[in-house]
Amino acid sequence: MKLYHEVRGCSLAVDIVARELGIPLELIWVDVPRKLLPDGTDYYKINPKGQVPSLELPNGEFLSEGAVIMQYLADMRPNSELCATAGTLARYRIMEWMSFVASDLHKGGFMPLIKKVTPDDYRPIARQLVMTRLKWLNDHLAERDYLTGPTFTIADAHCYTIVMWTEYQNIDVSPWPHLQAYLQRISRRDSVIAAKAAERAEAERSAKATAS
Ligand SMILES: N[C@@H](CCC(=O)N[C@@H](CS)C(=O)NCC(=O)O)C(=O)O
Repeated sequence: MKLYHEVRGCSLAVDIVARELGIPLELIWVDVPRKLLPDGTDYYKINPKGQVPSLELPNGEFLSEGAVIMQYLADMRPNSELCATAGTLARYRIMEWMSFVASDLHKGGFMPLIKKVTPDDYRPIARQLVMTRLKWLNDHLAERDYLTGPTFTIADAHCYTIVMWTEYQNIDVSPWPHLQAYLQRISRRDSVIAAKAAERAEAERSAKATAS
């Protein structure tokens, strides 16, 4: 299967999950601002929303929305600890977290900070919203290693990916020690190290191509 991916994008979470599950994915790096694939194909043909991640399925269809793609992959390995069985309350807890991460943290939280078009007078409000949500995460993590308990799940891959954008936004997480420890704990996972190395290699390749 192919994962349509972007350096520093939320698609990193999907790559982490696939590596955790041992599902090989071919990474296709999308030029998201220009909506182009490396071979010049219009990315809107893959995902009419123009967003990453998208996953090309074995039957040739495309699946979008990171939270759904991660569940699709986890359901391919039903015995893994990465996600609870569909229909159980434990599964709804994971979905509850992923809905929060996708809507409140990603879109409602970090996105206005990332977008150049955000009016200057909204930036402090958006930053404060992010800080409030990070503090709340920190409080939640005071009593557990991962979002839903003692084990790492797809919700943690998702949450980690978005919360790591604090680095790009110069938000210091040290005031929230439980959140900081959580990020460090996840950073040490082999899947995360490998997914970030792939991202770095693509960033270097792309910088060289731009320079030459
Ligand atoms: N709801 C989607 C949002 C995906 C999304 O916003 N991806 C960003 C990269 S992190 C993107 O492709 N943005 C380009 C755009 O919106 O035009 C999901 O959670 O997968």
